[in-house]
Amino acid sequence: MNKILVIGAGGQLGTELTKALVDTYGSDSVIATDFQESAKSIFTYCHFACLNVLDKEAVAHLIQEEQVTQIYHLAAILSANGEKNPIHAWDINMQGLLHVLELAREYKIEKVFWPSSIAVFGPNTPKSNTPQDAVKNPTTVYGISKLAGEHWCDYYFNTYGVDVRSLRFPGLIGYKSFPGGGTTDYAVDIYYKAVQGENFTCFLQEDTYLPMMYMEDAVHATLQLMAAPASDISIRTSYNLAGMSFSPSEIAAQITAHYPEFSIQYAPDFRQKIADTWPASIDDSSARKDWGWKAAFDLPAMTTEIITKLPNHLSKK
Ligand code: AKB
Repeated sequence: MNKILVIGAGGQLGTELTKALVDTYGSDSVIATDFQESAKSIFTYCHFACLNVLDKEAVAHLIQEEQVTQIYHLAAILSANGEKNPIHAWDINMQGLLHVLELAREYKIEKVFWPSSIAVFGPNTPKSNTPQDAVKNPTTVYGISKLAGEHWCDYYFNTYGVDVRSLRFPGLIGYKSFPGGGTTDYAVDIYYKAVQGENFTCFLQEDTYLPMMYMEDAVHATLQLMAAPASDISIRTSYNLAGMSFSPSEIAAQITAHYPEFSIQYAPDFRQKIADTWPASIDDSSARKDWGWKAAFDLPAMTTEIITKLPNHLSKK
């Protein structure tokens, strides 16, 4: 039987991915963990444990006790928050991953998933349709840690045979949980404001194109990558992954079609400088070729879905 340990389950991706793992493998097969005890209230449908990935002994103990066979390591400090405390971000992002990779080697974990990001790219990267192997010169500590992490994953696969798989996620947009500390997070906040009848002040300029993805696609991509035969995985750093690309003015126009009263203002802050170094769109042909990836949601489909479902979600809170 699979025993899946999710580290950082209380975050934006973890909240939805853990539910999908439970739906796929059953509640007895999944242990959700987070460093915040308060995350327990989310996971009424599976086992939960409070776990700090920096405490290697505690992670090792849980792996042994629960006979863990797979690890999804999601805990990270995102781009904008990382810039506020770079050394702390490096510790969480890098040391956390090294603990997981070492323990995966030691305890012969069958598979590991670790998310990377478009933040590995930088100002010298081609902006449009960014290729898998494009030059990478990240300017944020988050991007530097993701790029180093990708190479550690590749190293553990090549040197120790650890079956670690990774995706370079674009900005993830979902309505079930709120992201924290990312540069792409405006694209979540804007829907919350719109459905609550509020206007929105955007911290990016109106014409800033960034790669984005609806959460359902992100969860689907993760499950698909992890279910693929190991022989199909030709990239052990991390796969480029594309969903859609849009600017703040384009998402605002989609929302206005549903809420004609909605309006947006622009007040770019330090996050603009981060966004300016990232790609506008991504070439994900390797993911398509190797394990059949194809995104289902574009901007209009995602907007309709969120605007239909978010009010009901908010009313239950
Ligand atoms: C961020 O904005 O930091 C993240 C990311 C693109 O990885 N959403």
